[in-house]
Amino acid sequence: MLEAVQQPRSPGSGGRRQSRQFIDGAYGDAATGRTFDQVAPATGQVVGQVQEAGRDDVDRAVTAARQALNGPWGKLTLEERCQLLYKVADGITARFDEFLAAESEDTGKPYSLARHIDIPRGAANFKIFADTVRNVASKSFEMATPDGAGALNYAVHVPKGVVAVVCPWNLPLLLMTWKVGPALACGNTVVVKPSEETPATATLLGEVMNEAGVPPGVYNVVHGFGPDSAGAFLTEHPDVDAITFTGETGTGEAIMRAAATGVRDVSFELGGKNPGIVFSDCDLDKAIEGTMRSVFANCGQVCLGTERVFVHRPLFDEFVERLKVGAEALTLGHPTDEATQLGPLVSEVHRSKVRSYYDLAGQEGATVVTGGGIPQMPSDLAGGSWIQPTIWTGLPDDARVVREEIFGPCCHVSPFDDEDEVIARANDTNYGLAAALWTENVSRAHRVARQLDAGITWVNSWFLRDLRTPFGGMKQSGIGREGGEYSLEFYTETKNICIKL
Ligand code: NAD
Ligand code: 6OD
Repeated sequence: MLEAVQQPRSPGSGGRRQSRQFIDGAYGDAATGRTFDQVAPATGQVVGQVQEAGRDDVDRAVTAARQALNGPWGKLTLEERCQLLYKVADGITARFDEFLAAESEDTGKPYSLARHIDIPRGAANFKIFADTVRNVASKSFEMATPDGAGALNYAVHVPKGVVAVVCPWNLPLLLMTWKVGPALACGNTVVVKPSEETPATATLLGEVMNEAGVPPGVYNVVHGFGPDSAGAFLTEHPDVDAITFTGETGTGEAIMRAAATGVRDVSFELGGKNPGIVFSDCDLDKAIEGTMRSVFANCGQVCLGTERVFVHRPLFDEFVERLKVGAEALTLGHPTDEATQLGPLVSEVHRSKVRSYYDLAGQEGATVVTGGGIPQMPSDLAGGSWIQPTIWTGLPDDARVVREEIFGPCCHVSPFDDEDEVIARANDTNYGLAAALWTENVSRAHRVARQLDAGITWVNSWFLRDLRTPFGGMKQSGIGREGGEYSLEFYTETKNICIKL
């Protein structure tokens, strides 16, 4: 049965959330007849059921996206499209509390975080990209011709077509809309595959699209897993024109292989093992506050987070001591409690992975400054995937804990002696996503920032985002840049039109 509203907690469902496919403007069950459980990471309780899409469901979604592109959506003017996207932004804001509750339940992230970051950015991603695309200027070139009359060349941007958007679980609404916003603003239609861990906000967004009057088929959602499931079926689908993906580097490799068939374009935001560099000429209070956020925000599940901290030797002992005090003061608790600063990891599976690194750190000879285990939680949270914030010192740069992305609330801190040394050590990684520098010396900030292998380097800040700026990773942290007008390079084809005068 198809419905315009997904009825998140229908009476017959025992109060559980139902995450259904959203295809061609209507919610429906998957043709597979298969569902899987949605588990709240804070409690370990099953809080909903998710429909698992098969090839037929994905095919229906791609077909709906194609028809909308060739039909009502493709016929709208840029101005009409942007007006609809403003309404989508307003719709998210109007239903702020529902998005907040759904996002927090799925991820375990504290309300105090999602209220200020995830949900507002979900709305802003539609508004800002509508503004960007409305204001893009077209380049033109006049040329001489033998008859002396000349010719005029000008570039126009046209939509790429049907875009597959494959999403991770760490910032579900923020990262999904960061792709869907520019894709739609540029005139494409989308099929979204949210992470199997966090289906709720992408599903809820379907209702907002309908309320805003976005034509059916422009925004579609299919649920499921990666290999042999919705993720693979979508990225392998021959009628998908381009694939934008955020997630692990290994998954990016698999998607790139799928994209090779049909030579489809990809945009990838992948993993990181980001350095934070603290010089002795920093403002220590700022450096501690910023490093605390960059290590522990969202329980360390931020691709831009710092997992390798390098501290100028004269400051090392004091810095480690103050970071320890900060980590031990973090308030763990129910995500809905506004005083909570640290939620659980996203799942039991992810906690096992992070714990394996906690164990490995011991085997590799780390000194555990703080943490390293599972915290004691009150009985209502005891079934959740909680883990202690953890700091290590004493490992060599080639230890696996220092080289591999962990994606948990943990970091290794090591001393350095001079600038050239720390730049070389910071760059000694396959990743190149982000870096944070802490120094009050402006010349040093410029000098070091230019030499770091990082798509974004923050100086005396972290996660300060201006959506007009280029965003993406170097090396194995990604392919391409999105953000502001950079997004047009992926979400549009640039065509040249040459007019003989
Ligand atoms: P993941 O790669 O496991 O999964 C991401 C998505 O890909 C999910 O929807 C999953 O179902 C799907 N998927 C998995 N295998 C697939 C396949 N073979 N074909 C098609 N789809 C497939 O990543 P995750 O665990 O959800 O997220 C954590 C990772 O994401 C970390 O590595 C983190 O660094 C990275 N990340 C990067 C950025 C960035 O901006 N660079 C942002 C957020 C997260
Ligand atoms: O702020 C953004 O636009 C962005 N892409 C953030 C990525 C965070 C990764 O976890």
